[in-house]
Amino acid sequence: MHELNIMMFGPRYVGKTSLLTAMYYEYEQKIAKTRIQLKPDLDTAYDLGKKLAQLKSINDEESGVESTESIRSFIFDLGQKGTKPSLRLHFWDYPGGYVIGKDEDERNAVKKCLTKSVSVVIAIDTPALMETKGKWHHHRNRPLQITNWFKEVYQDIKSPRLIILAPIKCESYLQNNKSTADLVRRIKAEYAVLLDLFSSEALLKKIAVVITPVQTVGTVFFSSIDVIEGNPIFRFKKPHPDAKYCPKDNEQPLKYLLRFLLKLHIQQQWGAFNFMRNWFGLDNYLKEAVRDFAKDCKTTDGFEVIQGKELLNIQ
Ligand SMILES: Nc1nc2c(ncn2[C@@H]2O[C@H](COP(=O)(O)OP(=O)(O)OP(=O)(O)O)[C@@H](O)[C@H]2O)c(=O)[nH]1
Ligand SMILES: [Mg+2]
Repeated sequence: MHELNIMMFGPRYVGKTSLLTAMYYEYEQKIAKTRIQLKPDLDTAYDLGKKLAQLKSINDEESGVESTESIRSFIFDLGQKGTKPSLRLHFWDYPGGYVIGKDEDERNAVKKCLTKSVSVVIAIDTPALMETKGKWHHHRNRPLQITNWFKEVYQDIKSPRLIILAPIKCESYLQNNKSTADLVRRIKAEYAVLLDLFSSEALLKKIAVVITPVQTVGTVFFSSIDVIEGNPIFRFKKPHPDAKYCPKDNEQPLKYLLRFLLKLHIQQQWGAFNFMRNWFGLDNYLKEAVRDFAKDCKTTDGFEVIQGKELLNIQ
């Protein structure tokens, strides 16, 4: 079976594992209705099921999802419903500390994964970006360190990549057109150096960049920040105590990913992805099913393709 790697990227607490969990939940809800099947392996289903229970009972950062302690891959097999899966998606999840720490082994692990991943999901803690004029943004989201990683690893990439900027915990910022536009503006301003790198001459044609604001919980709104020993603790509240877990748009990153893969296949000019030709070629039915599923990627309400439309265009 062919395998593709996708990396969850970002420092500690930003919400990488929660996003993966919510993605899994929404796959189940939405993909189940389509002609394709995305099947987690047993370990993945067990672990994400456990995380899902934690995510459902979130109140603030001191409750909720456990910190990730070591590198983990979550495996999803993709195929036509009722037949043997033909593509394996490995989502790699890391303790955020690896990305900003100095430990040589941990850094090498991150580097290896960034190098081999066809897509990188950069999780962004949105309250840190937006509240108190972004006072905690650098502390929490480490945009400079993130940029340095890509400077180092993307120097001589040969094959196309999809970068997904995924602002998380953004229920409070998607309330109306104005607040949504503000969020997108802030992302572009605060990640300007990273976006400049991606749009540099050497990388522009190889990298697609999209913003996909996801609501990992859907019913928990930012309320205040307490600072304890120099570290911020973000507090959230529910509009009413029994507000239900209702994640929104978490399937969108996957839609973009499948769209990107399908386009690579249609273009058929990238040596490293030759196997995709066989995969989709042999299985026309699957290609059509993926096309169906991936065609309604959102491009409004905070969703935006910043560059690389031609790497995503399957019309
Ligand atoms: N309010 C709110 N809190 C969230 C949401 N998603 C995640 N959280 C909380 O944010 C905290 C960090 O989330 P994680 O998913 O563990 O973050 P991480 O990036 O995997 O962190 P590390 O594993 O330590 O690198 C957890 O306590 C979650 O409960 C959300 O949508 N809304
Ligand atoms: Mg984690």
